[in-house]
Amino acid sequence: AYEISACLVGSERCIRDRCSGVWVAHGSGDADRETSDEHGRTPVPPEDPSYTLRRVWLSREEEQGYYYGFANEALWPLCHIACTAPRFDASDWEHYRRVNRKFAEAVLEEVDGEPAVVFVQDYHFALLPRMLREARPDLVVIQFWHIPWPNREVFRICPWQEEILDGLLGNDLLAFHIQYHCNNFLETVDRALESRVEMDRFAVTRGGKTTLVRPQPISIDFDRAAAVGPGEAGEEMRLRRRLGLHDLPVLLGVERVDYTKGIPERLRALDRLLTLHPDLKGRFVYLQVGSPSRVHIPAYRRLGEQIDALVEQINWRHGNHAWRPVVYLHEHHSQERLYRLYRMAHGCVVSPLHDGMNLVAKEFVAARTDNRGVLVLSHFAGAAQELTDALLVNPFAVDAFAETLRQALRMPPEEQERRMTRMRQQVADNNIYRWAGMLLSEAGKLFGARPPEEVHVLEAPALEEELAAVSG
Ligand code: GDG
Repeated sequence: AYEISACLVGSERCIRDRCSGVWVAHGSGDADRETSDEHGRTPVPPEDPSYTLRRVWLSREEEQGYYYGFANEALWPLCHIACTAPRFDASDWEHYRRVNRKFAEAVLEEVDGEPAVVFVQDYHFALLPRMLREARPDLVVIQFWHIPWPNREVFRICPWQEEILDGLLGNDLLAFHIQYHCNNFLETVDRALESRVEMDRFAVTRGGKTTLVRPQPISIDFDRAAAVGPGEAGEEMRLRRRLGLHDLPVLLGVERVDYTKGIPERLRALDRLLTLHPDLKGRFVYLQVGSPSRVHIPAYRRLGEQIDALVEQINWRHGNHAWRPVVYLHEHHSQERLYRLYRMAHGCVVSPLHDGMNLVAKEFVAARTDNRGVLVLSHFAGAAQELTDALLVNPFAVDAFAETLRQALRMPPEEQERRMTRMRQQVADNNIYRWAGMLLSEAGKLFGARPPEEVHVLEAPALEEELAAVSG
């Protein structure tokens, strides 16, 4: 879901007609076109619509330049300090600008001259808020940036930093996962742009217009996650047999194959573990789910080859005809299957080199209705701020990482239970509805501060329904 560029428009018409707004999102492929009307709109779900999906059609060149190019080869590595150099290409930048403009036009069409709140998602739309603000100063525009914001020394290498920062300052409210990213953003603006930065109020004023900058950690639908496919009796055994897991404890990794997720570093720590502690051979299995991602980008293809080679080396070096230390599933899985694996695992290893939040960590915790299981979590994931009962690791420190994996394998059930119970409470209390509710209620306040003739208040119970419908 987070690979989709989208923004949510809640206009007066939506509120009046009790629909949950319009999702404006990139459309591709014949199926999208067939299900949309001549304006690119589709009611969702078709039989009893609760919101509208408005497609923005992108050409192959636009998708390449805007999405794979500038968003994922420049902004993604730039914001994740993960030792992969960003690639700044003027024609990608041009596509990025052009596609942001296309989305601005679609949003303005949907808003149709009425007062509205626009909720923009992610780093694919750094320029969109300013475009909206220029066309319609009365709109309330808020944005959530799902990835980290680097420090100002890193960000200043971007040749178009001023335009990006100015674009983001078109927002009334700009939110990141954690305070540290907010501070980095404010310091970057302070250094790069003419503006008034108030560090005590977490606000930037430029051209007489203020943008509030706030931390709001994203989460998951805890109750729904806790209930996903427990599976039938016997299913775990069949799965174990099919994957060659025997009845051994499983350490699990789940991610898109992305260099920010630290998969090679994790495999090196496993290699070190088995070298330092050969007694562990044949005593556990590491299962890696790696769903293919952004495979058109050379850095991702190289990463895929590197992972294949490491898995092969480790299995060759430490395994034997009856036991393979690493089982690698390089494919996309259903959500039910993922949750079955979360429940089956002895531990989940989430060790990104840098991550805005990392939802896998929270999903693993939500899945463990048995209050068991060990979470090994990188210091450099936003989730580490909340899940302090995980075993925290530095994924670059290979020896300490290996020892932490050993500690995870040896953790007694009582300690697992103590830690897991506290983590479950944390994720249950701070779920996705809280995240959305906090951001939309901030938007509501900003909306309320507009002149009286533009005020449209969404009542709290209605808001909850709207959110449930959108997330469902
Ligand atoms: C960005 C930020 C931030 C993975 N493989 C499969 C699959 N997944 C699902 C997981 C999880 C999601 O993908 C990954 O979420 P993350 O949060 O771990 O990472 P990013 O995709 O990089 O997301 C990140 C996030 O935005 C939200 O703000 O936390 O920091 O980088 O939900 O379960 N799902 C299925 N099959 C798979 O094979 N069904």
